[in-house]
Amino acid sequence: MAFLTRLTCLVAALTSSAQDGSSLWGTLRAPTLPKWISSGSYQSSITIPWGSRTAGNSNPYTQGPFTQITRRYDFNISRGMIAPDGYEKSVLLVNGQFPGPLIEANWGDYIEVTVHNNIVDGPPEGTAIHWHGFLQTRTPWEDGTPGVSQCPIAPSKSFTYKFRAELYGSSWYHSHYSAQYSGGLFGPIVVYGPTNVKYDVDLGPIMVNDWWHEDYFTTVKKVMAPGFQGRVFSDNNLINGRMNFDCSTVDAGDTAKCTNNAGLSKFKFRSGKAHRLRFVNTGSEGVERISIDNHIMTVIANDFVEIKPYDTKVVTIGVGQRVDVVVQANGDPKSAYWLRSNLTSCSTAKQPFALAAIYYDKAGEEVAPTSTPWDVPDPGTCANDDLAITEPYYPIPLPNASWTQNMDIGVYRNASGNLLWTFGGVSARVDYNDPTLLQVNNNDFQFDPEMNVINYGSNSSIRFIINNPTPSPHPMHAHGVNMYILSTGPGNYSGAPVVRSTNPMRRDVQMVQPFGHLVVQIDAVNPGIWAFHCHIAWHASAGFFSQMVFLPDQIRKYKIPASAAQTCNDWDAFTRQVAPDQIDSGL
Ligand SMILES: *[C@@H]1O[C@H](CO)[C@@H](O)[C@H](O)[C@H]1NC(C)=O
Ligand SMILES: *[C@@H]1O[C@H](CO)[C@@H](O)[C@H](O)[C@H]1NC(C)=O
Ligand SMILES: *[C@@H]1O[C@H](CO)[C@@H](O)[C@H](O)[C@H]1NC(C)=O
Ligand SMILES: *[C@@H]1O[C@H](CO)[C@@H](O)[C@H](O)[C@H]1NC(C)=O
Ligand SMILES: *[C@@H]1O[C@H](CO)[C@@H](O)[C@H](O)[C@H]1NC(C)=O
Ligand SMILES: *[C@@H]1O[C@H](CO)[C@@H](O)[C@H](O)[C@H]1NC(C)=O
Ligand SMILES: [Cu+2]
Repeated sequence: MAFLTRLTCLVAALTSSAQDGSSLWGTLRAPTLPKWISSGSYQSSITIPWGSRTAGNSNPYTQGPFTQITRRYDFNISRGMIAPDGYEKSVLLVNGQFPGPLIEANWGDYIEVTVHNNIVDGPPEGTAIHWHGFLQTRTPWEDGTPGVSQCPIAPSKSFTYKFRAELYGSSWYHSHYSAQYSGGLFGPIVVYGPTNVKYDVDLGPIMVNDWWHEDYFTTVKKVMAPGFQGRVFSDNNLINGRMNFDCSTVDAGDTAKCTNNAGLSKFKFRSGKAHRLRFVNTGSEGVERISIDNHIMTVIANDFVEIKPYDTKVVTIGVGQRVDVVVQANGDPKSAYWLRSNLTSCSTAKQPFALAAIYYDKAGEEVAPTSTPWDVPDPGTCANDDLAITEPYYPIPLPNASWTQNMDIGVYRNASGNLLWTFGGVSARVDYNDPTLLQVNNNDFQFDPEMNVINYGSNSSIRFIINNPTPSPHPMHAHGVNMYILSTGPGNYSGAPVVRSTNPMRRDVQMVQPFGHLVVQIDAVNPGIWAFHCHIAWHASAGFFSQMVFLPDQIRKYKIPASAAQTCNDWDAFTRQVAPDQIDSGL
């Protein structure tokens, strides 16, 4: 394709810092990762932090270690100007970096992150960071969902999150305040643990995301404007925060902001070795199909769940999902190959193709690969891989449900002409000043209908039947749990049997296809308020969000740290001076 060949230049025209601040993601200076962290204060006769636990012999939910080690991080959130694909724009950075720095821990460690909100002008904004996929067992106030688990962190204030790495594998953190993460506020997390497939080299996180040239709040304003037609098109697609862009396509007034051939991400393969790659879709809307020319990938984990390995040429990931693969470097040691990530036909993208170069040991580094793509056409279903082939490595049978809840998806135009999404019949909006968790902890169960709260009382396990009679696919994400994925496919649910009730797939995000259905089940074992929402940033902004209350009697008994209530004192003080422009759901 002629237009694609214009984007393959590997002699970067921008410095790495003009592209992504001080981030090293996608450069050959990014370190490979260890099998576990051996430094720190961990002293023991056993060298492996998780001892004799394996992916097969230990229930990841109940038998993880308690290492008593805390991994500490300091995050300074600020605005900045960078050009990840050559187009200079205002973004939100973590410690001056896009994507943000790696959080790493061993299975069973605690992670502690002090977040300083330095978004003090341009205009000032609150923030809150969500640790995607973490169970937060008995720590629901650390979940980072503003209006649900805390008030936003006010500008120039700080909040320290502390939670346990209960599961192991690959994930990410992102702002959950409005669509801030679409403006760059995200980064990767790796929790080292046992593995079901051996590998030699861990290449670390490979984040793929659609990218908008306008700043995130401009897009939110379009999405929330009366008369909005339902589609906003991304400008580009990034791999680890980098891609080239064809500046001849920008408006004449913007050419000064745009540099051709900004620079692509680069990775190194060691000949003959097995490499682990941790793909994360950190995007706002698009489903990505990822492949490596001439190489087969062995899928070993989906989200935080190790699965029975299977081979594929292409992996498909919706927003929020992760896929870990092992790739044998059995190509030509003097060659380079393209890593490709294509936004699927289900996505609204002006330029859907992302490229990165993988160099073998003996390859010259500024030469563009000449490899050709696998011919595996996009099936156009927007679906994840068949549940029949994604089977958890550690088997857990499906428990009986104590309740079945219908949560249909809908979209409508309200009397002001705003296009709003509904989930279970309600279009949601949260009150930043009054988080649900603190409300329930105060024994107040009077929920404003627009909070879209369902109280599941003492239910043990809840089955959700989700029909999607809308033309959009949706990556459905539940906080604080792994869902059992029971059934998915086209049309409304009509009672099809559960896929493998002896060991259904488990994960924290699952795609529901356009005019399709999804049936999931969630064990309500962790007292808290847990968000259940679509991970498309623009859909969540337009109300596609709900809250599940699990075990309220125990939520009332929690002694929530005073720092959570302090976020509300600080936020109240801030909002008395500056009225924040909450034009969306807040999430
Ligand atoms: C945070 O970043 C901003 C902008 O780069 C800088 O001015 C400020 O000094 C930093 N604060 C801390 C605590 O590092
Ligand atoms: C990605 O896009 C390229 C360019 O159109 C195409 O050749 C390739 O087959 C696509 N790969 C996948 C997995 O869809
Ligand atoms: C689930 O329900 C079935 C039918 O009511 C019952 O036979 C079975 O024992 C139950 N299983 C569990 C684990 O409670
Ligand atoms: C329609 O939705 C928008 C966005 O939530 C809201 O601001 C507006 O008040 C709503 N209009 C009506 C008539 O409810
Ligand atoms: C289960 O949840 C439903 C829906 O909120 C509720 O009506 C029911 O009382 C709950 N059951 C128990 C045992 O708490
Ligand atoms: C599917 O269910 C929804 C309600 O959940 C309904 O509006 C729609 O008409 C149904 N579609 C079909 C094809 O039956
Ligand atoms: Cu999330």
